[in-house]
Amino acid sequence: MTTHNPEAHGDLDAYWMPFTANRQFKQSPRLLTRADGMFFTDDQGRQILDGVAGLWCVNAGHNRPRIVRAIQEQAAELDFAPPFQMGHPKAFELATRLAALAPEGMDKVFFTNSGSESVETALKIALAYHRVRGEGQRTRLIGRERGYHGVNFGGMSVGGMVANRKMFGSLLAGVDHLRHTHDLARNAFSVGQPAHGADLAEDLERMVALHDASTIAAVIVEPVAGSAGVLIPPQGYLQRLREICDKHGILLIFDEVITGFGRTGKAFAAQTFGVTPDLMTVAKGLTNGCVPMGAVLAQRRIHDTFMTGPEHAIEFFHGYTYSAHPLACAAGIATLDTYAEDGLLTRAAELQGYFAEQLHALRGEPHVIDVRNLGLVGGVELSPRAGEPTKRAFETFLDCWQQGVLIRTTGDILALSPPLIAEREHLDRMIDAIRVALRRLK
Ligand code: PXG
Ligand code: PLP
Repeated sequence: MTTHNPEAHGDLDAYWMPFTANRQFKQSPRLLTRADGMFFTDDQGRQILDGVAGLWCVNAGHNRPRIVRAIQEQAAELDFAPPFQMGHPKAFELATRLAALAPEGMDKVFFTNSGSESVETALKIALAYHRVRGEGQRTRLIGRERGYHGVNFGGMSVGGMVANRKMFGSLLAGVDHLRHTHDLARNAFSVGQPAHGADLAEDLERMVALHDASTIAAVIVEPVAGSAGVLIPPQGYLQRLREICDKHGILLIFDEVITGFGRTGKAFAAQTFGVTPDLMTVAKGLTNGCVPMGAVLAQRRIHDTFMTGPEHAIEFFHGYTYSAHPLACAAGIATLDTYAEDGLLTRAAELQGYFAEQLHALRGEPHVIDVRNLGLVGGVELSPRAGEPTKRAFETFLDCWQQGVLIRTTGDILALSPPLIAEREHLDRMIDAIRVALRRLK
C-alpha cells in the first residue's frame, strides 16, 4: 500500500471528499500530482494508466497543449465577464461550434457549469416551455430506474439510484420512473446493443395511462446509462421511446453528460442511435474536463417558443454566475479543435471492435457474470460476495490501482471509459490488470 507523506501534502483532515469512502482513503491515500496523455503520476512517482478518462471527461487525454495554452491566454485577456445582459465573443463562438456538431435542429445552447446544473436547466426549460405554450398543467417529470442525472434536487428526483436518493427526504413531487432495461437473464454477454428489451419503452404508455399525457412534461434518460453500471440500450428501445413521446406531446431529454463528445463513436449518442431528442444535456468532455462547464442543447423550436412578449423582457429566468465563463469557453473551443484535429469524435467507432473482443475475453474469469460494451465504454459485472455487496468490485479497483491502472466501480460493476486517444496496448493493459485482479480475488 502507498503511504501518505504529510510533509509533501499537508493534512488530509479538512477536505470532506465527494462520493468517497473518506476514512479508507485517508488511511491509504491515492494522490495524483500530474497527468499527461494516457497517464497520471501519483505522489510516489508511479505512472497510472487512466482507464476512465479521469471521470468520463478527459476524452482527448491529459495536458493537451492547445487547451492548456487557450486557458492560460484567456486568463490574462478576459478573466470574467458577467453573463446576464452582457456577453463576450467566445461564448457565442463556442455555442455556434456546438450547434454545428449537434444533431440536426438542436442549434440553441444554454451554458452551465456541470452535468448536474445542465440537468436542472433542462428540466426547467421543459416545464417553462409547456407553460409558455399554454399547457402549464404538464408538470410531471419521468425518469428511469438506475438513471443518474447528477446530485441536485431535480436530477436526484428523476434519477434512479437508491443510495443517491434515500437520505434526502421527499425530493421533487410529481416524478415517476420507467423500469430500467438491465436484463441479465436474457442479455448477459451481449456484444454492443442487447437484443431484448425494446418493449420496456412501453412503460411510458403505462405512465400515460396512469397519469394522462396532459400532465407529463418530459422524459429524461441517459442513452447509455454510465454511473449505474454501463447499461446499453436494447435495440429499438430509444426509437420506441421517441415515438411514444411524439404521440403524446412529451419532450424527450437525452442526458449525454457521459455519452457526449465521441464516447459512443459519433459526436453524440443521439447520432450513434439515430434518435434526436428535444433537449440534450452535456458537460465533462465539452472542455476535456479542464474547466468545469456544461450545456443544454435545445431544438430551435423550443427556444423560439420563449421568444414572445415585449422585447426588453427577460424570456427565461434562469442562469448561473459562471454560465459561459470565459476560461471554460476558451477551453471548450480549444477542446473541439483538438477533437477535430485528431479525429477523436469517431475514434471510438474505429477501436470498438478490438475493445469489445478483448473485453469479452474476460467472460469465464472468476466472478464475471456479464460483460457489456459500446464505443469506448465497457462494463464488467461481478457476482457480489455473500453479505458484502460492492466489496468485490472495490477490491478489484484497489488491486488495479496497485498495478498502476485506474478503473471505476459502481456497485459490483467495473467500468472502463478510456481517453479516446487510447492505443490498443493501453486497452490490453487495462483489461489485463482486471484479469490479474479477478484471479486473485476472493
Ligand atoms: N448526468 C450524467 C448522465 C452523468 O453521468 C451527471 C449528469 C452529473 O454531472 P456533474 O458534472 O454534476 O458530476 C453525470 C456525472 C461514476 C460517476 O461513478 C459519473 C458521474 C459523476 C460521478 C461519478 O461513473 N457522472
Ligand atoms: N447564493 C447566493 C446568496 C447568491 O447571491 C448566488 C448568486 O448570485 C447564488 C447562491 C448562486 O450562485 P451561482 O450563480 O454561482 O450558481
